[in-house]
Amino acid sequence: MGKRTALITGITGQDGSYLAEHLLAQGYRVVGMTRRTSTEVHERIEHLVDRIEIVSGDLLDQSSMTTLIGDVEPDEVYNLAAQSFVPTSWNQPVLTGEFTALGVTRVLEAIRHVSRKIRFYQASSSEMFGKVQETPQREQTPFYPRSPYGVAKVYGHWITVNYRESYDIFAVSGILFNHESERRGKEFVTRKISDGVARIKLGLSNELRLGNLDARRDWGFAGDYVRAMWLMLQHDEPDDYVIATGRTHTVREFCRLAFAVAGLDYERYVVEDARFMRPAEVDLLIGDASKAKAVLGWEPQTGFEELVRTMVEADLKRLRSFAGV
Ligand code: NDP
Ligand code: GDR
Repeated sequence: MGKRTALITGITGQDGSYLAEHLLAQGYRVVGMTRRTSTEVHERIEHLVDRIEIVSGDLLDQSSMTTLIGDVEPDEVYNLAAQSFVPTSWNQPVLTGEFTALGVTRVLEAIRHVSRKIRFYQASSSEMFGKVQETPQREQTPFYPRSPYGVAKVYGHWITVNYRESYDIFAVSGILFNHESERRGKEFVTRKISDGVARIKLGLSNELRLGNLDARRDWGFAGDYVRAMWLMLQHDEPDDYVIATGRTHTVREFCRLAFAVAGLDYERYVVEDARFMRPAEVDLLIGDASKAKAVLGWEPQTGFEELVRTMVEADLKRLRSFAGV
């Protein structure tokens, strides 16, 4: 078999960068779609630019998606692009729907017109479970999204299932629980904490303002999760899978551990701030990934404590070299 081609939308994001690394290691030709901006700073994929191709396109624009998929001729498309920050989805609900919901249909329509042999991965989310109807959450658990983002992801999930059933396209939806890394955007709580700890430790800040400390999440490592995306597209049959660690922790526990990595007591620095509370919260997420283990042989390899330590140490190192301390 010749070299396979993968197209990644959202390649500049956290997952896009890890997925590109994984696919390059598997011998793929990797093509990443980016949207046009006035500056060309793609921090997370700077180390890969000599080994991947970058093409221009936008999830909002049907013709750019169809032309691009026709030109690139991918064997696999990973649709990771989205407006992915939950609080922004209350401020920009319509735009979130355009990107995160209808954007999926645009990619699927492009595949339908160009070639139904292209395999498609949709980045679905545990936010679809929202106000959970069952614990732990698995593939059959009913959805009850709690934000415009979650609602948009439910649409993206079902349109993926629908194109699989309507047009016999190999389309899968990975229901991924929160996954983090040192490349996580700084607005998400884990990276906000690891960055905050490093700032406090280096004397650049003296407090960390957060929202709900009692929310519980099932946090894994992004590098482990992109492997699951790839495995889903290598299987004989298209299907949907929950990807999670099966362990849950509060934001408070994340804080305690992260501050302890730097030898600090979180209670002295963390301030609860109403500005970071959400109009409707997802209180508890914990996933059951036993189907992915049984069918795909997937299991997470990085534990929670290791994840927290790695993130804090990476931010300490980055800020030390930046601040020259
Ligand atoms: P990021 O927010 O880090 O990355 C999002 C990517 O989407 C960026 O590359 C961004 O490009 C791109 N993008 C946004 N809008 C458009 C658009 N209109 N056209 C083209 N590209 C666009 O997200 P993650 O890497 O963390 O997540 C990847 C996907 O997985 C997302 O769909 C997210 O919703 C989903 N997900 C993530 C989970 C997680 O825990 N990380 C869990 C479950 C699902 P730009 O650089 O230009 O902004
Ligand atoms: P989430 O991630 O909404 O689960 O979505 P985030 O890290 O933003 O929030 C997790 C939990 O932490 C609580 N929290 C705070 N969150 C942020 N961002 N900032 C704070 O100061 C803060 N304080 C407490 C939140 O209330 C929440 O309960 C992520 C995204 O990557 C989605 O795209 C993805 O689909 C889901 O994970 C699975």
